[in-house]
Amino acid sequence: MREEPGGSLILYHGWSSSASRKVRFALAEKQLAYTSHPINVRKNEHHAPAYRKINPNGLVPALVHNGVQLIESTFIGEYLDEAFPDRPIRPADPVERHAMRLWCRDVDEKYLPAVLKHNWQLTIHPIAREWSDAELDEKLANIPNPQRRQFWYRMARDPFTRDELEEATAVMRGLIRQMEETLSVSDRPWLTGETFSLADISVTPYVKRIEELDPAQLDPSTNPRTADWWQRLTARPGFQAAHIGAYSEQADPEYPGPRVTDNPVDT
Ligand SMILES: N[C@@H](CCC(=O)N[C@@H](CS)C(=O)NCC(=O)O)C(=O)O
Repeated sequence: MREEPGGSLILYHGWSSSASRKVRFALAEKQLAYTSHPINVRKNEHHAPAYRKINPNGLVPALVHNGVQLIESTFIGEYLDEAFPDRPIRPADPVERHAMRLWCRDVDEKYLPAVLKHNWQLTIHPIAREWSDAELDEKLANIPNPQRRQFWYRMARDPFTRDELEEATAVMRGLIRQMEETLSVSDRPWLTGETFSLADISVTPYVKRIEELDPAQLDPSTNPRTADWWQRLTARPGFQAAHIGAYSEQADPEYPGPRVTDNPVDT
């Protein structure tokens, strides 16, 4: 293991969480050793007071670097690249960096809410619908984010309709369309150009989920550029080390996860 000159990194994350997957991928690409602290969202561990001291929004992931608490996956990615400049994951060119940030914003604002609908319906709804009204009230009282409180309420009492889920799938297909267009126009290997960047990292958990929900989207005959990008991306050692596996397997509360205390990419 490489001795980390920047000190200790502790990652609080969910194995199946899209935002956590982004940060694991960034850490792996930068070959940074970290201590893995999995948080089980299905067991509401992220709403516990001790965790909310680390991330007051009650969301995963959170990264603690030498005792400093960092939240928001996109900002954590940028932070890592600033704090640890080796193996950059941001383009040096300001125009490309701007493009990278636009991708990251789209992921956070558009694609995360869409994928959450599918993921929650599958894994949270079966648990939350069993809660009594008193249990539900108690759980909702621990959720700091009003939008997520509403999400949890819906999972318990008013699950997403077929139309809402189809709408979410359409949004996710829109990501592939956007990628296909960008890669075709630029004719370059990565979303912002020649440099693999946080833009590619950010979309990865969503492309992985689309691969599971609608595999035809990644067929070379449908979206050749994106299919090619996906092949190149999944061959990266950083992707392998980030443990971005099958959603339903990693969402299982009993999923043991690899014992990631070091970054296995490290040599
Ligand atoms: N903008 C935040 C979003 C984090 C987020 O939504 N995390 C999800 C998992 S992907 C979560 O903690 N969900 C649990 C909940 O909403 O209660 C980030 O990028 O870090």
